[in-house]
Amino acid sequence: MFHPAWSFLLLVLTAMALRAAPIPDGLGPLISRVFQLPDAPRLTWVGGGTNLLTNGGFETGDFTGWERESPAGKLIRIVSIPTGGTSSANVFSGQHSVGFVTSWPGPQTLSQVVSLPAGSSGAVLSWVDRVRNEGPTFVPPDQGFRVEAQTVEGFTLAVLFELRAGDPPRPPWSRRSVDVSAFAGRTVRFAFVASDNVALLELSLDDIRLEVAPPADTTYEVFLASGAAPTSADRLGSTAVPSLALPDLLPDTAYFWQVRASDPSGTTNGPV
Ligand SMILES: [Ca+2]
Repeated sequence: MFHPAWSFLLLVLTAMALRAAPIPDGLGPLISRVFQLPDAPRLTWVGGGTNLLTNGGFETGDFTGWERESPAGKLIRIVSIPTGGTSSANVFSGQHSVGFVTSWPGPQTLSQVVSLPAGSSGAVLSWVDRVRNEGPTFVPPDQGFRVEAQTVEGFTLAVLFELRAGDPPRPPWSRRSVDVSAFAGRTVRFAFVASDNVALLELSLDDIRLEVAPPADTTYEVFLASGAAPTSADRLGSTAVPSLALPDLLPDTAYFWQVRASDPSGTTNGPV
């Protein structure tokens, strides 16, 4: 059963600061932005997804959650910021990324099996890649990089993304995303495949995520209080969309708010 794990945000509002206020990183994936609109103040949150992929940034420093397949003479390896360093051109974010080491023809595959919940209102696979193609162009499937949805056994269900002839041969770190909603309710192997049968090709990957949105029948209850954390008595209202109009606010007053999300699997309350 799909249980969305809701994140909550403490927000201090004053009548003097009714403007766009993006949530800082690290507060959770499910409510990613809050906006205060000056002429019609509303609380707005984005019901983003729960990330279903394990270790998509490779920050464990190993391949926890992943499976690798390489022919003899080739290797997919963890790439790390050197000890004492603060950054590396080969690491997009955090301390580690993954690199496909190439020296011999043949495809290499990094994959992870994920069960997508039924009933979610959307699912998106995203990642950051960097490709260095020493060949004159991309020639899928023999020379290039592609992302496939596969059966658990490894048979291709769909090519979700691929670099094609005419694409820049050595693009910098690039963030890409594909809609994988069609696979809701199924267990799928998501495979990142680098092929270099024509010429050397290097691939780096980082920040791989598979986010599913909450079910469409989610409802949100919003609680707002001034001067202290809201209680159940401070219910502002209920909405089926992730936005609710604010009442008139007192100037120079701190407000605290909380969203409680419910779907048929239950209600999750979070900290203020
Ligand atoms: Ca990383």
